[in-house]
This record gives sequence, structure tokens and C-alpha cells, in this order.
Amino acid sequence: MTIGPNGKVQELEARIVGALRHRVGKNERAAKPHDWYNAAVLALRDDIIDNWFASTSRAHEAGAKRVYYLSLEFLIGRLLRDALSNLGVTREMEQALREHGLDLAALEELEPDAALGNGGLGRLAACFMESLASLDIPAFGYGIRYINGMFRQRIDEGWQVELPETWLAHGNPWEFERRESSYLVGFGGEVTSDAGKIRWTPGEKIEATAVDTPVVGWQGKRVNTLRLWTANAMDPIQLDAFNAGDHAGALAGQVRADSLVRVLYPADSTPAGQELRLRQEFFFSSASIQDIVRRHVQYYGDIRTLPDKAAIQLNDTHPSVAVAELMRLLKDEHGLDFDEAWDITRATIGYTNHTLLPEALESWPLPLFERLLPRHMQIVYAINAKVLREARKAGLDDAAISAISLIDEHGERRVRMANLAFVGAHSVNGVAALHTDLMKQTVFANLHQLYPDRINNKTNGVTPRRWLHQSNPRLTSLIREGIGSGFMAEAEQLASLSKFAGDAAFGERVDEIKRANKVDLSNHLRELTGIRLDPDALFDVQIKRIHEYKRQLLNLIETVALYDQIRSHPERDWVPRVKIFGGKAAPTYHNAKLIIKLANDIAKRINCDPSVGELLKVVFVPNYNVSLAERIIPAADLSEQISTAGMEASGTGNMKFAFNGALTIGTLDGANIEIMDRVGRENIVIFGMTAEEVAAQRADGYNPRAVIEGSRELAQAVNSIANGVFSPDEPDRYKGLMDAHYSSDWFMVAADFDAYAAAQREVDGRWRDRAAWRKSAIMNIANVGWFSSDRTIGEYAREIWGVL
Ligand code: 26V
Repeated sequence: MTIGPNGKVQELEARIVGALRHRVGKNERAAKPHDWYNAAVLALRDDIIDNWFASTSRAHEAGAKRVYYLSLEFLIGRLLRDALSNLGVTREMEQALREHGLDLAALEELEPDAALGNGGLGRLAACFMESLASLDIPAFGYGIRYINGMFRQRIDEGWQVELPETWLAHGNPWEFERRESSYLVGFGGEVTSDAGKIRWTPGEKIEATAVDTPVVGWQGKRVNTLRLWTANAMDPIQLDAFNAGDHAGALAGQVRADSLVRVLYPADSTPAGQELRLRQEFFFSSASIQDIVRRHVQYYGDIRTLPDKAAIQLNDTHPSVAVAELMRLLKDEHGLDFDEAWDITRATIGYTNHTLLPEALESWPLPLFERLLPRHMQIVYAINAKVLREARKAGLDDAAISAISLIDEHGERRVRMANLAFVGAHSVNGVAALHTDLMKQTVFANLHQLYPDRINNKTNGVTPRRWLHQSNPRLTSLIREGIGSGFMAEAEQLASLSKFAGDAAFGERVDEIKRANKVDLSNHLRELTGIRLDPDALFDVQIKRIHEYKRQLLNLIETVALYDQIRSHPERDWVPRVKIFGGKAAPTYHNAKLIIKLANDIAKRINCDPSVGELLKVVFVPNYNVSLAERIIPAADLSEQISTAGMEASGTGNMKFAFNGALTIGTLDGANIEIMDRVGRENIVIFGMTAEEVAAQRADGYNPRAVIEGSRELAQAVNSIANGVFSPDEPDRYKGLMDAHYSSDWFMVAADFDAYAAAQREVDGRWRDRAAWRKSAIMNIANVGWFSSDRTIGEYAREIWGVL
């Protein structure tokens, strides 16, 4: 049976009750809400599984090329609403549950938020998976099934405290373990050669087992697979040791295997130097490559045709070692010679870069790499020799050759994972136009010189199904009324909304919807934080990982300056504002944690100051995650995208806000530039230095002290924070953090401050002209359809993968 949009509620209801009784093992009387949630998922899952089989057979029969997306992060969030909505059975499920006195929205809240990622890179992977299925492209996502994903953030007295997230505690009805898809992954040991045949005998082997989650595309068209690896010891228990009384020792192998899939590394703390991170990277890359090669050989017999049937995309450098692993399998297991293996590897692999920050480019100490992966080390050397010979032949000088080398010879020798991915791929892409240009000019300048056709741009996108349709049903129905439903599959149809830009009645409805979303959010935030918010105030939002380059500090310092201004000039016509912050700091990133404390200290002081009253409120939302983003973004008026120009590769939150009618205040960085190009300069508030100006200032010897001393507002705000106005219990708490702005100010907070403050007053001016603001909001929605991840995936599919 298939439940389509007109499917019978009774049938679904019967299936839910059947699942509750026979699969969950409870009757209606004994069932707890969580049992009903499980039963609802199981009932829905049956249809998904049927479509899943059908999708797989279709691809198989057509001999279709498959896309393999290798990513150490998938920030998928909750799946129930997504699956219901893409299958078009939300109403039916609501009614079926109502028969039992249950509320779908309440059950949805019981689903844990699957947070197998840090931020934008992981969420992009999740949007891409949804778009691949929606565009009917056969694809697998490959990653790790972390037992504890991203940590849960608690705020204690304003400080971040990290707690383990136990998202699997109640089981996971979405996943299927595939014991038959298991592979051995080796580590360490030795490499021997016997009559020219190379043999790697690992010192340790761990079994990787696939756990599959279905990914449902728009209208259930296709169901693809997210395949996450879990780890098992080959001998889960050593009975002889156990019987001899060494109970812990007998289980040590399984503990060691578990540790591989236990935690998600916080990507934006100090480079994870830990051996465990490299082990995780190899574990999932090796299992994935083995799975891809096995499937190909099983279907097509001949490994040489791999590039015709498989496109492997590396999401950042975390899976770079896949280049060496594919080479190893082709050479050592399939007997190809080096050159042929190299051609096949490059034709199959593509690499996406997501950051230019030099400290974020992964590299591994050579002795560690060699000890853990001795055979791969040999292969890396062989690849390096080939590439450097090509470079020499092309006439590159010593400096260029040393920059291209896969081995960094400065100081302690290291293996450069970005260079390995670059040379092992036929395509290397950036994630926004500016970022791609900067890749060519900076980190990859010499590799670009050697391979000038390799770097290309694929500006990021987000799925409008999750980020508009599911998270903002009110706005979605209004848009539907105005232009029909086609925009769900073709987001660029949103362009026809521009005919309503000057329509006062339509504008008012957009406004009413925004207000209703703000009321909902205010209620939720009151429950979470106890703070009451005025839904008629301007909701100004900065939600993202806490990082100095994203400049939450610029926003906080300006908030303090505004607080001072309101108190000094209470007679002025201030626009009431609610400043909403949310985000996690990497556990070892001291300054980021201090920024969270500062946000909370500022909130505490301002929120109870009667002299500003309702004019200014500050909220730090604890435990920011995908589900919170889905509530906050539809209620935002203003989206803060204020990174130091040249440092944010793309940003994707910026796109989600614009889809929901928020105006952006932002720098000329990442995708902001392309958003400006599309929504129009008059519908966005741009301020600050360009990436070129930032680079020039840094080269010329930027003097932040002079800048601060030249700006009264800035100096006052910085000094009041530094002097303990917001931390009377520990007056020096922010002294170091503020002093750094005088001495180095690497992120150029001071240099951009006056422009930012002026831009905020421009926002106030625009807000007062309600009709103009509504028009801008509509123009944002109408013009950001291009930022659908369907468009992005379409470009990858045609220009990199050769599918579609
Ligand atoms: C990693 C590190 C590690 C060392 C310390 C500093 C640092 C800073 C950032 C990162 C993250 C690198 C990868 C990443 O998450 N990039 C994000 O990818 C998004 C999707 O393409 C993009 O929208 C964001 O702009 C980009 O930061």
C-alpha cells in the first residue's frame, strides 16, 4: 500500500496501532508518548522502505552512475517532519494520531536532534543529501555513526558547560544495521614485498559495519541511503582473558573499537592533533572505499570502468586519505599499475574545500601517519614523486615546488591532507565565488599554477523544503496562495513573488506571519530562559558557531554602545530591539567560551535595567542546534552575517534567513556578496572593509589603538567591558579579551566598528518605514531561490560528477 496525499487516514492509523502492538510491544493503554512516536515512525517507514527498494532497483537496472558523498559530518536534525512533508502525508498523520488524542507536533518534539556535525559543513552535507534524493540522483552519503554527536550545551551562570548528547538512548527507528556490509579496516603493522607483490599486514584490524538511514526526496520520488559506519572488535570478548579473571582486559578490543565512533571532533578548536582523529578519518574512508569498490565489481565486473559508474566527493579534507586507500585497492588488490590506478583515482574523486584559515588546513605528523598507515605512506610518497616531477617539468621554481609537495618539510615533517586531496581529484571546488577566487590566490596558488583547470566554484545552497516549507508553514501557505506550489521543486519560481513587492495587502500579511512566528519564538524562549520578549520589537539574530572570525564580539560591543546611547539619549525615537545570540564554542577554545559568558553577562545587566525597558533585550539561547534554528529563523527580522571579509568561506545561515524574509546586515564576505547581487543593494545592509582592504591593512601594519582612540563610542564600549561594568563579580574577566583589540585585533573588529554601528542605525531607519521594510523582505524571498541546494547539486551533477 502507498499512502499518497489522498491516502486514507484509517489505513495509516491501523498501521500505527499495529506497529505499536507488534513492533513496539505496547497496547494503546500502556503506551507512553515515546512509544507512539516510535510507532508513527515505523508505520511511515514501511512506505519509505518500498520506495527505497524501488529507487535502488531503478538505478541498478539503468546502470546509473552513483554519487558517493564522503563526509565526517552530517548535521541532519530531526527526520519525522521532513519525511512526512516530503511524502505529502503530514495531514494524514496528524489526523491518524488525533484519533488517539495525540498531537503530531508534540510527538515531533520527542525525536532527538541528530547532531553528527559541528556547523555549516555538516548541515550542507544534510541539505545535499535531501537535494540529491529530490533531484532523483542515485547517491550514498558515507560517514560515522557517532554514539555521542555534538555535545549538548548547558549554560551555568553564563558559562558554557558541555554534556554528552545521548541521541541513541531510546533507540533509533530510522536506522537499519547491515551486518552483511562489513569490512575490515587495518591499522599499523608492516609492509613486505614478495616477488614484486606488496603485502600490508596490519597490526590491528577493526570491523566496520554499515548502518543505513533512508533519505526521502521531495514527493518521495527517490529514497537514497545515508550509510554511517559503526565499529566492532573482531573478537568482542577474549574469553580466555575473561575466564582468567581479567574482565576489563577481555573487553579492551571492543572498547578500543567503540572509541573510534564515540565522539565527533569539534572542528573549529585547535587542529585535532590526536591520533584518534586520523584513525577515525581512515576508518570511515577505508570502509566507504571498500564498499564502493565491492559494489562496482559486483555489478560491473571490471574495476577499470569505476569512473563511469561512481563519482566520489570529498567533503573537505577529512576523507583525503581515501585517495591513498583507493590507490591501494586498485594496485594491491586489483593488480593495476600505478599510472592506471592514478588515472582512475583522479577521474573518480572530487574535492570540496570549506575554509582558507591556514590553521584549519589539516596536516598530520609524518611519523604518526607512517606508523598508523605504513602502506599509505608509501603511496603518498609515490604520488608526491609523480606530482613534483610534473611540477619541475612545468618549470615551477623551488618555492612553488615546496608549497605543492604533499610533505611539509618546514620543521617537524607533516603530511598535507589538502594537497593530497587536490592532486588526487579531477575537480577542486570552493563554496562561494569570493572563496574560490581566494583559493586560487592564496592557499592553492601554486597548485593552481600547475593545474589551472582544476579549481571551480559551486556556491552553496540550502534545501527550501526544510528551511522554508517545514519550518515556516505560515509563510509557505501565503506564497502558495500567491504563486502556486511549484517553488518547492523549483525554488527560482519564487521570483514571481516580486510582483507583490509593492502590494500593501500582501506586505501586511507577510508582516502578520512574521509577527505570529515571533510570538511562537517568544513563548519558546520564555520557557527556555525566562526572558519575556516583545514581538513588536526588531528581532536581530546571530546564530552560528562561536568563533572570533565570525565576530560575535563586534555585535556585542555594538550592543553595549547602543545601550549607552539609549541611556544617554532617552528622548530619541529608538527602535525596540531584541538581540538573539546562539551557538556553541569548541570545548578547548578559550576565547569563544569567554564570548558566550560575555553575551550572558551583557544580557543579565541590560535585561533588568529599567532605563532601557523594552527598548533593548539580549538573549543567549542555550544549546543551539538544527531544531532551534528551525524555530528562530522564521521569526528573525535581521540576520547578522558580519565575519571579517575573506574569512567566511560561504555561510549558509545567511541563505536560510533570506528565504524567510529577514534582511541581512553583513560584510562583503562569502555568499553575502552573491546574496547582495541577487536581492539588490537596496534590500540588504552592507558595511565594512572588503577582503582586499583587510589584506592590505594587515600588510600595511594596521594600528587598532589609533582606531579605537578615534571612535568615542567604540572606546567607551570596549573600556566599560574591560573595566568590569558587566562583570562586577570579577572585574578583570574581560580585560585580556578587550586589550587584544588594542594590540593586534586580528579580526579587525575596531576597523569595522563605526561602519557597523552606522549600518545598524540605517537598519533602524529602514525599520521605521514599515512599507519599505516589507517590500525588502518580499524582495529577499523572491530573489534567493537560486540559493536552493537543488541548484548547487545540479551544478555538481553536471560539471563535476557527470550525472544528469
Ligand atoms: C575549522 C577550524 C579548525 C582550526 C581552527 C579554526 C577553524 C575554523 C573553521 C573550521 C571549519 C572548517 C570547515 C567548515 O566548517 N567550513 C564551513 O563550511 C560551510 C559549508 O561550506 C561554509 O558555509 C562556512 O562558511 C565554512 O566555515
